[in-house]
Amino acid sequence: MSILSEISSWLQQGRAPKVKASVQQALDEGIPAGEILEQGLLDGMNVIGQKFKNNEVFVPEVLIAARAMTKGVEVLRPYLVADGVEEKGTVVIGTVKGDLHDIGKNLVRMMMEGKGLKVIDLGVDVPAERFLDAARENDAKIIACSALLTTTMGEMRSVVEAVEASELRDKVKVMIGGAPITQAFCDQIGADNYTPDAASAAEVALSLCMA
Ligand code: B1M
Repeated sequence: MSILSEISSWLQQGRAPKVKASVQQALDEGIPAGEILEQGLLDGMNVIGQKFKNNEVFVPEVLIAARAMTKGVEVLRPYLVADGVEEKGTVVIGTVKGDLHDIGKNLVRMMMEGKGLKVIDLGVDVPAERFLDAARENDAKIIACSALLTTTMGEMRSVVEAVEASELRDKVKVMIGGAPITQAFCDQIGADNYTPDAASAAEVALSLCMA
């Protein structure tokens, strides 16, 4: 079994110490961090997601796999985030109200930091007004919202409406993303940008900050 398949397999079993060790081993073997993330960690999480959908695994197993994923990402973090880069703008990021999924949001944050952006992470279950308050306090150029549930993606509309009704309208762009989000939804709610993954979110955020 290749080391990337091993990482995927340990993650599916929720074995955090094994995930950490095998991610480190893959790095030591010279495998690029992005490949370890995509073909090891995310591959394992995709299998868990599919099994969750099919009722083959349940919330506790998913939670343990998610913790293992977080441990693996921690090992990768220094390789995904550039050190000592001059800050190019500030982004306020969070998972919207009612939603507790944070793995994708954390990856977006890391990739943005890797582009030299300052990122204020508000965590999960963030109501619209907190996004706006943090944007004001930190003079942010971007509010970035993540949602993983079809039942919480509507919260993004509340964020867009709150920005439009405020003095931040011409200062702040609203970026959205997460598994159920699409470009059509972005257009429908009037958000500024939708990106499908963490890498493209970071690229778009950088270009918005440099504009
Ligand atoms: Co939940 N969950 N979950 N869950 N969970 C999903 C999302 C689900 C699709 C599973 C399924 O049924 N197949 C389903 C949602 C169904 C729906 O809404 N249609 C679901 C459900 C139902 C639930 C609960 C309701 C289950 C329950 O309690 N009965 C519950 C809700 C809790 C809540 O939020 N209020 C729940 C709970 C949980 C756990 C706590 C157990 C755990 C989360 C742990 C954590 O995040 N710390 C969990 C997990 C892990 C998942 C799955 C399996 C994996 C999500 C994940 O981390 N993926 C997920 C199934 C799936 O997505 N396949 C599922 C890896 C991550 C890297 O991907 O977050 O998509 P993702 O991020 C991507 C892109 O989307 C994008 O970039 C990332 C990578 O490039 N992206 C952005 C994300 N944010 C972005 C923002 C951007 C741009 C791009 O710009 C700002």
